[in-house]
Amino acid sequence: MKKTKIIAILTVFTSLLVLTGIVVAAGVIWASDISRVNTHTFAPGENVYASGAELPDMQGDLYVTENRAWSGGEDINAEATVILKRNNVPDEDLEATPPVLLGKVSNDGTLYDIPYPGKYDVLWDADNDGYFDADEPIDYIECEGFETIPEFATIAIPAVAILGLFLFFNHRKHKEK
Ligand SMILES: [Ca+2]
Ligand SMILES: [Ca+2]
Ligand SMILES: [Ca+2]
Repeated sequence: MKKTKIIAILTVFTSLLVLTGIVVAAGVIWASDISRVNTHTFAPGENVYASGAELPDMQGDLYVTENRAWSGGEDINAEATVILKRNNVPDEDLEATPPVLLGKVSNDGTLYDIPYPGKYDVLWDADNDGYFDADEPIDYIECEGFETIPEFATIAIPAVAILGLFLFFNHRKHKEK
């Protein structure tokens, strides 16, 4: 009698542990550089990685989507704009150094290219059901997880052009005097 009681309690306890492990896909992920450093801004030509910590022992699809606000329960492929997807990424790969390569900032349009400029989210669909569940790790649920910026030339050329025009008219103004 006493023995069955102990066994019953142990069974309930073990089931609870297993259930929590399945239901709670806790842990965190973040867009990073190759050294796992949390990075927000990536320039053209740079590689974007996904790092994680305290993740459950699972193998989920890793997504980069256009930034949006998530509330949980979204069909990732139908309700978000998927930029790229890495299939069956195990937790230990996200926790390793170097972490998981997502893709390269580029407008070439090839596989695993992340366009610039843009704002994106990184999420790990731990249970592989195609839905973003509220307890699944994401960078970032409200604002963007990371952003890509225009290359230097696209900022520098207009700046140089404006400076050139300013100097030209300034020079002419002085000449007229
Ligand atoms: Ca977001
Ligand atoms: Ca899911
Ligand atoms: Ca981030």
